Amino acid sequence: MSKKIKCVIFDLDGVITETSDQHFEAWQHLAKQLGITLEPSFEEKLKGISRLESLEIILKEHNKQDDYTDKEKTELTDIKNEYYRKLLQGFTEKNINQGVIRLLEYLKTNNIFLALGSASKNSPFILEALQIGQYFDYIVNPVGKRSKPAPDIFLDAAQHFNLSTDTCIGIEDAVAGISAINNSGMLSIGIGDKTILSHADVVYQDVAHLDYNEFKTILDGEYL
Ligand code: B16
Ligand code: MG
Repeated sequence: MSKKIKCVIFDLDGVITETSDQHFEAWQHLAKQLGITLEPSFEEKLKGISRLESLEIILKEHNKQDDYTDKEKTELTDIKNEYYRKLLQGFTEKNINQGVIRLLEYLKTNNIFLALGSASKNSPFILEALQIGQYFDYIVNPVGKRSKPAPDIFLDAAQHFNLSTDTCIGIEDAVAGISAINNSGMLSIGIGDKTILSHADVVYQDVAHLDYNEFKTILDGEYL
């Protein structure tokens, strides 16, 4: 039997706001400098994957993984990030996805802890731009943690509140992110395409289409 939910862990890119176009444009900018043409299929592949691992995936796919030292790879990710941050200039509360504020307010009213479980080191900067940092009781620091699909980011949030994972749920848009939630033992809510996120426990096409009746049964531990 499921238990009452005490904490909800949110992914950032693809759930709260949309930054994957900017991530991809910045990767294309870097790839061009490296003589690589980045196919559009990479956008999906890199969702939820850390900055350095994303670079490794791109280089490996183009047989260039041994062309750079670790130091050079870090420098390349710095170039990508600088460009990415420029593309985020002008991000404001208008960039919060529809339905997100309603959901955050609903959870706060129901005394549920809110955590941010993003792979992005830019999360504090983005939350500030969106002006929604005040909703979150805890922001997981992804530095030093294994990337999704490893469960580390979600487990860290549960540990922070001293909660067992069956009292937490995660909300994610990425294939690797849903796997990370499942690997942590939490119930997973997917945001996006049901066929792509078929391994999630529940999927909504976007946050604005969340079914609050069903969601309440999940929070009350009465789902499944
Ligand atoms: P950064 P999420 C992820 O955000 C993005 O989906 C992924 O494309 C990006 O590489 C990763 O953050 C790291 O981001 O370069 O800003 O540290 O979906 O986990 O919120
Ligand atoms: Mg995401």
